[in-house]
Amino acid sequence: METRQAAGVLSEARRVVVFTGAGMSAESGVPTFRDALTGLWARFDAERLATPEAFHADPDLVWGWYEWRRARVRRAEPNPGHLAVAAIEARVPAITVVTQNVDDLHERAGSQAPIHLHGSLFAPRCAGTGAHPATFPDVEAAMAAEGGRIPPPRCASCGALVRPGVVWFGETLPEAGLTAAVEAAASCDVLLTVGTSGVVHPAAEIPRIAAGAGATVIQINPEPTPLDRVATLNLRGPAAKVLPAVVAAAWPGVSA
Ligand code: BJW
Repeated sequence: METRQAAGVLSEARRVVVFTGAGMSAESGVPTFRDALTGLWARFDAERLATPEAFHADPDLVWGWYEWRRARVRRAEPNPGHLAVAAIEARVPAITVVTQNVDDLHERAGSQAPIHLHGSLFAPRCAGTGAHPATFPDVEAAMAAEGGRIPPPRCASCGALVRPGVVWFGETLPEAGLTAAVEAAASCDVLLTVGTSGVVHPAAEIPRIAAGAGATVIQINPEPTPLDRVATLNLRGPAAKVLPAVVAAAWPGVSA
């Protein structure tokens, strides 16, 4: 019932925002942020590791964690949920895909220019100036060291450590991306929020901005979240199952 309602709203929409979090990639085998610490990493707290303070205190530990995650994402494939987002993108007049994810699975599924509010696992930068480009050491070596500490490389220009190109707690989000996301949320008629716990700000404000501006907010998540109250429609279930069902109901004959 709710799938059909969501499909009806989506097929009529002129301006759509798709806002995604870690649950979007869960069925590709990428652990969600708050489930990420499995195996050898189980004794660490993700919210502590994803900070500038953790990197300064123990760069080898933090770089090793990101190399482990980058290797996992390289082995992962987009799931039917990512493909469904790309299918929506091909069918609505205007769409903005805004992701909190640091993987590249939306791009690999065919989304044209997703906004990465929290950066990327694939864009390392100099921790000294932030301006100098940086490259990764050999990926096979990183994979071989899976689960272990790895010293970060040094910036070829200034010798400072190279850091992951992600946004840590206490850091500002990329200004252009955040502005574009806020503008899209404020002017869309439908916002789909998929696989996010909705607790990390300022990103979590994006669905709230859309709802405040009168958009229909559709949430897809197997679990309740603080966004339940913001959403007009709550579709309980995994992204890789629910999103293709919505696309199939919105545009019969289209398989994502
Ligand atoms: C499925 C599924 C399936 C499972 N299908 N679904 C206002 C109030 C309170 C605090 C703050 C505030 N404003 C700012 C703050 C501080 C802080 C913050 O928000 N803290 C909160 C934790 C309380 N924010 C910041 O520090 C931000 N910066 C900032 O505000 O700068 C301004 C400033 C600067 C200096 C001084 C003061 C202010 C920066 C936030 C950066 C977040 N970065 C991270 C790490 C990125 C790198 C990395 O990956 O390592 O981004 S944290 C982490 O959380 C990551 C994620 O993108 C983000 C969101 O998580 P997400 O995607 O929602 O994942 P999960 O795991 O939480 O949830 C998964 C969901 O999927 C669940 O709901 C599941 O049920 C669901 N699911 N399987 C669909 N198959």
